[in-house]
Amino acid sequence: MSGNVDDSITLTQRRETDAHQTPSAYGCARAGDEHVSGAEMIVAHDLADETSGPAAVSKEIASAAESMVQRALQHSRGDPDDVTVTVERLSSPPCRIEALPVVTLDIDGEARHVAGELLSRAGVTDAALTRGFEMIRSETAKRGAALVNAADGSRLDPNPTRGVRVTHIGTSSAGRDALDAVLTEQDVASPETVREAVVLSTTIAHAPGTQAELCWSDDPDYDTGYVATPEAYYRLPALKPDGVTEGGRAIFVDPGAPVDEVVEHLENQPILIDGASGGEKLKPATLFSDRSSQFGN
Ligand code: WAQ
Ligand code: MG
Repeated sequence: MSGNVDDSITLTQRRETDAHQTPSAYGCARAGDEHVSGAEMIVAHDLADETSGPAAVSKEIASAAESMVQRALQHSRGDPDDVTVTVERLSSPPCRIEALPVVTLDIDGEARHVAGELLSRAGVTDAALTRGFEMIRSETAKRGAALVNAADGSRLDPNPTRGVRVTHIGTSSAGRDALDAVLTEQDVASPETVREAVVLSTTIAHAPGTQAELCWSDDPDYDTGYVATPEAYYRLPALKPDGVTEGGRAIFVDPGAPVDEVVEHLENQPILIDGASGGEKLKPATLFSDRSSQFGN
């Protein structure tokens, strides 16, 4: 899985003046032609706060960049040949939104069925959800997500080998604390992975034209996946099909939505998750019966 290790690490930094005062950082790591890992982060700071002067901000950015490099080097998918970290000032103020409610489903061996039910309640046709599953399970690792027509299942993004990478996303410290409290309450074993997935899926759900999302990790040891709809982020233990090591994301898009605007929003609109919306652990039977007015339809 890993290529030869090249001991040089490139740190790239681009600085812009006169832009909005919130830097963001994102990074990615590659081995051969394979994408190993990626991460996005917004370093948010309040210039009115005296403890967050320019020196404190640069220190925070340096430490964020260092943690991204560490993470790329230690990734379970192997040693990368190159690691790139980009630091840029946001060109527009981030849109502050609350995270989707987090619902952990208590299921045993029926994840695929429950995922299908959630997606069809969100308006995704059987043909489209079958295509979404196939795309995630069959394709080699990519940087980004597949955009899938929610009606006929056709692939919409202009460069399928790359996918669409959602960047310029992160949490405020209040948002991070609120989300971590929800995850702790649900005994989530890997809160950092789930927090990042909730931030990403909330951003995707917030973008115009998106209807739902299906995801499982490309980390070979991680088999919990999720379905996100505008109502909630539904965690599905053992969603990853047996024997599949690859993972990915399928974003189901309203057939009438202009694809270039959806892509532009996902790639460039800065989003800061500023709070949580609760959630709970549920049995699917509860989800699809008496609670269906709250979650799922
Ligand atoms: N934008 C678009 N697609 C992305 C992004 C992004 N920022 N980050 C990752 N992807 C796509 C890409 O194709 C990856 O190969 C794939 O998703 C999987 O990424 O609640 O860890 O980072 O317990 O491996 C789910 C957590 C974790 C479930 C998912 O994804 C839970 C995860 P990974
Ligand atoms: Mg991964």
